[in-house]
Amino acid sequence: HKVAVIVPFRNRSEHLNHWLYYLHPVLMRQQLDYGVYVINQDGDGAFNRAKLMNIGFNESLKEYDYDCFAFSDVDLVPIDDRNLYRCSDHPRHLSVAVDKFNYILSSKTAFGGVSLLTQQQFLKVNGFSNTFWGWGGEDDDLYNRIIHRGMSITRPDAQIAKYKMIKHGRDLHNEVNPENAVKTQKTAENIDTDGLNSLNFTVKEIMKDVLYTLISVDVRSP
Ligand SMILES: [Mn+2]
Repeated sequence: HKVAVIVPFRNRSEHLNHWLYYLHPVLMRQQLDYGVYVINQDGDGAFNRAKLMNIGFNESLKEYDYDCFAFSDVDLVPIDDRNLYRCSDHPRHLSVAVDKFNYILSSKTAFGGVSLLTQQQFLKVNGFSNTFWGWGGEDDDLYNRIIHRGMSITRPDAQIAKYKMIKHGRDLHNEVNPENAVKTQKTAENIDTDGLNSLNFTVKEIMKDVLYTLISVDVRSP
């Protein structure tokens, strides 16, 4: 399993240090051939988690022939080694039971936090939408894309897929965007023209660390 772990990021160095400290041993014990790509949004514009994911997909493939992509928030740490960071026949949602939410899945269609898609699955849905600025909706839109393309999602058992979320307040420049919830109703209209095939960004810097590759990008916030 050649897995690129994509972590969208801005101003959360403390979380990143925790995440790296806990995730590397887990991923090594799972015997994955993996690389970690931290995609840093340059500047103070509205955050765009989904676009950073698309960029991570593109940029990691320039380095290695990854066949599986684990899209992960920087504050989610799995607490059971059996929760495998491997792709399967259908897109897979790993962060099923998170301590912050009393280990209860918010909805059957939840697909945020940590999710895995093969290269083929991600191409089939045209990646994430690039147009979800600020907090919310992009994960639901990805779920809609998956269903729209005739796939379904799988999850590990909730007893295994347990996570700790590093405690934090709301980030600056990542307020809830009410437009996002509206947009999740329009996935079918947007999927063909908004995604990997319309992705535009500028790489500002690539920094290679032993533990990860940090790619700083200008996502062209509105
Ligand atoms: Mn969080």
